[in-house]
Amino acid sequence: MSNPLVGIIMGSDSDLDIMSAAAKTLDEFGVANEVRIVSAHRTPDEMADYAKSAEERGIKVIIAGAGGSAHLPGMTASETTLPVIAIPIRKSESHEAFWSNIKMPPGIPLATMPENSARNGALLAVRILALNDPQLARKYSDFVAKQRDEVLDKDAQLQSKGWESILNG
Ligand code: RP5
Repeated sequence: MSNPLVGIIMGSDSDLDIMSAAAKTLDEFGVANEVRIVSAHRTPDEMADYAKSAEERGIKVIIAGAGGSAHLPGMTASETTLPVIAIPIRKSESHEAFWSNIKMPPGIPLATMPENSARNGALLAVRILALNDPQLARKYSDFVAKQRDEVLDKDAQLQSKGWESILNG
């Protein structure tokens, strides 16, 4: 995509099933984004180059997802002053990526989402970009209003037809 505003990076193609939700969400809002595999451990030089050059390429926010020891989001935050949103990827019963992402030292902020929450990470990126983009801010307000209406409709259905109507579709 040309002139991406959001960089979506992940440690492995095996993270794409989770991280694709970030790209889909940004596409919904018409936010230009790029999707890259950038591994902190297997391609450390490329990771540093990506983070260091992101701002001059016009990227405003980076969403970084990784599993396992999950050093990618934190190391990316160390190599850029752009806001970095971490998506800890959970593939097993343990929570090591989450714990790794939230244990950043003072001075290096990292906005860590709940495990596998690539959609919320993208929504946070939209909120950041909307600060300087009135059209995007309107789209986000419309999105909030639509969510509200959907809940109110469900509640009205529940009250008029009973909870069974919701459970049975
Ligand atoms: C991490 O190691 C990646 O983010 C991925 O979640 C995990 C395993 O990678 P693969 O062995 O599936 O490539 O760096």
